[in-house]
Amino acid sequence: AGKPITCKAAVAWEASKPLSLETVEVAPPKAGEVRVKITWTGLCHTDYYTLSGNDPEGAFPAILGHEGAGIVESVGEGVTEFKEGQSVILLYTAECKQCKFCKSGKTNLCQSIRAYTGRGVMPDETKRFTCKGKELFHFMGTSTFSQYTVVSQYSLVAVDDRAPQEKTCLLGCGITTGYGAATKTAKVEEGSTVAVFGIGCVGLAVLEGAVHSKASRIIAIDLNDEKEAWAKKFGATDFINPSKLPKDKKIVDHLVELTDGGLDYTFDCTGNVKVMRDALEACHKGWGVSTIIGVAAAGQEISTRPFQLVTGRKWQGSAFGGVKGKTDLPGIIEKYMNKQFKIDEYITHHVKLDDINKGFDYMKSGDCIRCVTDM
Ligand code: NAD
Ligand code: DAO
Ligand code: ZN
Repeated sequence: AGKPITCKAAVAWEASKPLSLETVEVAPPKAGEVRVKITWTGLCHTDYYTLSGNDPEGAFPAILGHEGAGIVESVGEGVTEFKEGQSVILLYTAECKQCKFCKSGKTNLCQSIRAYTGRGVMPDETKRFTCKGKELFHFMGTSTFSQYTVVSQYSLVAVDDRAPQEKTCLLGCGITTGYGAATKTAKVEEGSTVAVFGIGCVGLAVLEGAVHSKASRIIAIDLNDEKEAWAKKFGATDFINPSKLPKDKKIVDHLVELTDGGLDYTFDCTGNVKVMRDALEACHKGWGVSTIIGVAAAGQEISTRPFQLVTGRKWQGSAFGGVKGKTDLPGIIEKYMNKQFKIDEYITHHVKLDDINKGFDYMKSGDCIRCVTDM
């Protein structure tokens, strides 16, 4: 505590180059900050998207990674919520409990440090990582691709230290996002019909949320036939591959016929703006609600005929599943510990930090749901 730590990290020196394994210096936490020993981190499409150079907020050189778990190493001045040795999950969607957004009761999008996390700096405008004499940018207020990181006290939640971090790291993004989108953003009701477009980690977690909400029919949709078995394992009642429908049959018409007028709830987990439109238009007239979770490529726009909304369909979005990290994650961990919530089932691949680039190759292959990195 109080001194810089020298450790290993995967550094993104520039866009569209593989991560580079380096020795970095991690400065001690300043006031309101916490230094965390990262034990496990998931790899998510957003890390890859930023690395590819397409993220308008992407700043280089940086330490990426946002789906992580670890142990508090030391705390900065004024930090009373955390102490050395505590098990934590990092929160790319912070929760300060004091800002207008946190206090509104209407959103999980805390804004107290958002301007800094978006620019890759700490709230005093400086950075805590140095490598080869150069300062490195932070990423999403988390930077989990380093054996040690420094974050704001708002970007962490303390959790039950009996919960295995190689699993709970995934609650830092994908699983929480899908589950929360179904249970908190859309608030799927008992007996309702649900369609989920895109059966990756996020889509599977929407399925899990729909099952917990006791939806009566849950239709999974993916272009990859291998996802049928995955979807059924997570509780889907039906699977449709739109590319296998007869030529004259559009997926929207097919879904509307199957469900007597359309679905009560649909979710886009693909990031494809055409799929987003289909998901909206497959909703039932008068009340169907479509939730966008997928992140579209920079510059993409959505469209539909306004009459779709005039006639009672609703279009909305969800970030981190509407989940407030500090308030809600401990309860999800408790469910997991009581075997009422899946995490292990999403993990298809493991890598060591040294092989993190291989992890991205796995992520891009069709058979990877989540790859976790042993730090
Ligand atoms: P993934 O790549 O593992 O899964 C996407 C799935 O969609 C794949 O199975 C793919 O075969 C399928 N797909 C692609 N195009 C399709 C199409 N036209 N029709 C049907 N299926 C199609 O990704 P993931 O990790 O599950 O993430 C899903 C999306 O959610 C991504 O866009 C990601 O960036 C986004 N995301 C959003 C948030 C948020 O807070 N809103 C958080 C995490 C991830
Ligand atoms: O602007 O307040 C804000 C928060 C933006 C975060 C949006 C999260 C959704 C997209 C990220 C995908 C996965 C990390
Ligand atoms: Zn806040």
